[in-house]
Amino acid sequence: MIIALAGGVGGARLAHGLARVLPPGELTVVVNTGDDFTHLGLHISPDPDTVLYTLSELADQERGWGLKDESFHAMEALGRLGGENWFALGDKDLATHIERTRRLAAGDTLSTITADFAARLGITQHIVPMSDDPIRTIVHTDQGALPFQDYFVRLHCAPSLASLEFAGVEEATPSPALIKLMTSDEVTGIIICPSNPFLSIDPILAIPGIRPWLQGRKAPCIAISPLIGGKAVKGPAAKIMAELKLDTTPRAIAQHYHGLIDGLIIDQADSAEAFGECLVTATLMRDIADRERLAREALSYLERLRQA
Ligand code: FO1
Repeated sequence: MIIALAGGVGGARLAHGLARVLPPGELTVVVNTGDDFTHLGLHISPDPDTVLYTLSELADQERGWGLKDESFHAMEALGRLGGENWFALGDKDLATHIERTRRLAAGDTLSTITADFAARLGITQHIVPMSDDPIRTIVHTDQGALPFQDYFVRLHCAPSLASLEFAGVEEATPSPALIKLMTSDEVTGIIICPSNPFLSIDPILAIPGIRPWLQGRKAPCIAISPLIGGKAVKGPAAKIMAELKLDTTPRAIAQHYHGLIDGLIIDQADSAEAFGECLVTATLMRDIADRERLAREALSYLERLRQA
């Protein structure tokens, strides 16, 4: 079993490559739920949905989130009535949030619902929320403390980030499937996807028990830098690193995961910055072939580290 830790778009794309090159059932994608929130009375799980839609090949490729061939009539109608429409829920996407919210209210867990949705969308790998407990990312900025989606979508990440808080994390436990994997001999490698290390991966690492597990694990663990030539492919990783007074280099990413990883994959644009245990390759995932190639390279890197 290979475990991939993932957030939204970048993580989902590599997870898709891994899902396609690994035999069915041999990948577990552990997904950030720190971006979850209740909006218009609905439970929205953006990162699990991005992974579900990407692995089922229903995702909109340009936006990176939501469904392809989507319309936004409900949001337009909501706007006409003076309702909140800054967070764009597509007409088809709404079905996911309605059904998830109904099932949560009926007592199902996020894990069960996510697994059911994955099966119904024809996904043959495991998709597991990091926790079934509520963990909410709060962004402390020069404009005060902001709930994650207010910072990310409503304010387009414009406020300067000072620190992050993962509210509820101290009382949270990893999801049942993750707890099982943390003591399983069947795990042969762990991959930290090229997701935002601060916004998408840190909430997973903050759950009690996760860091000690990664520090003590037998299987090799690698990360893939989300930076290409000192810039993020999508999203605010580079901006946040500058605000946190960090260099936007692979070394800063490796430092961030210090003690947790055995190797780092970095992009060829950053080859001058290669150091220590690094694999240099093309990390931009433009199409499915790129996703599969990077997935294969990550898996053979893990295999090399396993035999070292
Ligand atoms: N991102 C946006 O930039 N604007 C949106 O209106 C938006 C709506 C949205 C609806 C459902 C969903 O699952 C995701 C959505 N996202 C939107 C993406 C999401 O806010 C972020 O990409 C993640 O939370 C960060 O990984």
